[in-house]
Amino acid sequence: MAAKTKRSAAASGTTPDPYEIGPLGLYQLVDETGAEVAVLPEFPEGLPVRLLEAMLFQRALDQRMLNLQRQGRIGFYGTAKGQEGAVLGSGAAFAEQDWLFPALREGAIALWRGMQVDHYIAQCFGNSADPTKGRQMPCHYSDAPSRYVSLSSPIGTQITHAAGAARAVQIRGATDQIVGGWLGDGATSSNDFHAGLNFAAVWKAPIVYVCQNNQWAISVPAAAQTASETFAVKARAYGMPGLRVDGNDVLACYAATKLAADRARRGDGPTFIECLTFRLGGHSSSDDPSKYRDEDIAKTWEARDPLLRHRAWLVARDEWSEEQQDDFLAEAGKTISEAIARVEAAEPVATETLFTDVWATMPALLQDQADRLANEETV
Ligand SMILES: Cc1ncc(C[n+]2csc(CCOP(=O)(O)OP(=O)(O)O)c2C)c(N)n1
Ligand SMILES: [Mg+2]
Repeated sequence: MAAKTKRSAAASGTTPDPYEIGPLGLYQLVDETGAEVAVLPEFPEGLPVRLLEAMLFQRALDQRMLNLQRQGRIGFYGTAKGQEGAVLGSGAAFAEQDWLFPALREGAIALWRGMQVDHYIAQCFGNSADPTKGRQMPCHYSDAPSRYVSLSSPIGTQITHAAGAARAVQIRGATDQIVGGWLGDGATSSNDFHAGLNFAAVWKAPIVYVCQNNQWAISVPAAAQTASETFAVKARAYGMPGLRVDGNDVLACYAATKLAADRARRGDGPTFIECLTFRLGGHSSSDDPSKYRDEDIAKTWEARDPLLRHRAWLVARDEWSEEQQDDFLAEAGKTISEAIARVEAAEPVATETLFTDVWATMPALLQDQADRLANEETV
């Protein structure tokens, strides 16, 4: 009910502009209770429900993948728990033809763009069901059909990859394409952050950077990461707009990223968006945050869960119900279980693939090694 009352109060105002709010404010459309705090922009038909479904699916998938790691069935996993609003809100604002360069926690965007659930899971098993042949560490997804490019483990490297791709798009005159580049708060301290943002701004490249400020870089808090007032304000130094958005408000993340994407597509240059959120879980399956942070703070952020907020907003508009949620989660659980069963049954990656995909014509010395391996000789 609260949502409905507030909506009519807010309806007298105008839709806020995140570019006007700027890097020191906070752009928000829906508050923690699901109530509208501003006049909302128009969203494409059906998008808000799809966003909730995708967030629910990712939360369920993350938990199942973490369980697999705990059971020793995969080696490593990192969840996006608590950040699904920032991940999917930003990711959904890009178009099919765009190129995306994710950081650590954006796998849900690949699924949103059509990556098969089997491929997502297989990447973590690293077996023959994985189109990338087990060559990357778990959670380094890539999906060629959806133009979702694998990150490299060294933090921040994707920032320059994305800037280079945006410049390439420009050189080729591909005016319908833009690039998305994601990073964490910790990555703002990397050399690549400076090189990437500087390059993108100097060339007025068609790119949107999305920084998920989840307030931690493993055990380093954001306060120890920077002396700047916000992460978004750093954009000013490079000559591009910096926006600061409530990262647990999926609609605000979508609306801000869409504005930035439209701007880049018009040829008006890059935007840097800080999404303020919180990492509810550990950094990865190898981490125990209770060793270095007060978990009572995590509890206050559980109350700001992006899934609960968006669900409350949809329920207040009669666009979602408890029954729909139960049905959706039951179906999602089934999809995930069936995919895990299929993927886990796949063979290991064939040893001879060690030699493939690098050379058009294999050098003689390497061919010799491949032959000897095939004959089970010592290489
Ligand atoms: C160059 C480099 N240094 C250290 C690491 C180890 N490392 C992996 S993730 C991470 C923290 C990243 O924090 P942030 O950018 O905030 O992303 P988040 O994990 O919070 O999503 C670090 C230090 C690394 N991968 N690369
Ligand atoms: Mg972080």
